[in-house]
Amino acid sequence: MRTIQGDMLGSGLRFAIIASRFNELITSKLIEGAKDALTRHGVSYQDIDLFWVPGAWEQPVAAKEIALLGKYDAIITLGAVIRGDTTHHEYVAGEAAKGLALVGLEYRLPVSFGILTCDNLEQALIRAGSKAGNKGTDAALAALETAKLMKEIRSMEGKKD
Ligand code: INI
Repeated sequence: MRTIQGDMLGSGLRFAIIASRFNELITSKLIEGAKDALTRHGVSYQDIDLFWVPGAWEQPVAAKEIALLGKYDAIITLGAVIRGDTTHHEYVAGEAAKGLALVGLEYRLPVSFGILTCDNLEQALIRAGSKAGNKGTDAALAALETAKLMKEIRSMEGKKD
């Protein structure tokens, strides 16, 4: 049996981070977590580009345009959708998740989902660098591992064993 997995060595890889301005109190902390995780795994600071979008709803269209550039090994999406008094947040979170999944599949590119979906601000703060860790860090590490896994898989193409 062989095991194929991505290592966590990020040297030479390029990442796009897409961050939402909506709930910037939270997203700024997710960005810090993501940048820290990448650079601690060998990614050069110059190989990380940060793109801002207004909110989670705009993440898929930005991700698609960025994927089209063909410049990045992975996209890390960071945002926070927090339940409001109406059902607006449900549409925003649902369409962001669906759209981002489609971009990843269409472009064969890891698109990690670092968009918090929370009932309140406290839940979001807990996941943005306090009690429950930092989901920006987790999203960055998932992007790195998947990018490296995809390189491994592609290196197998055409080889019989
Ligand atoms: N955008 C978010 O990123 N988080 C939210 O919690 C949110 N809520 O709840 O409304 C939100 N809405 C804005 C949305 O993403 C778009 O920017 C807006 O609808 C304009 O297209």
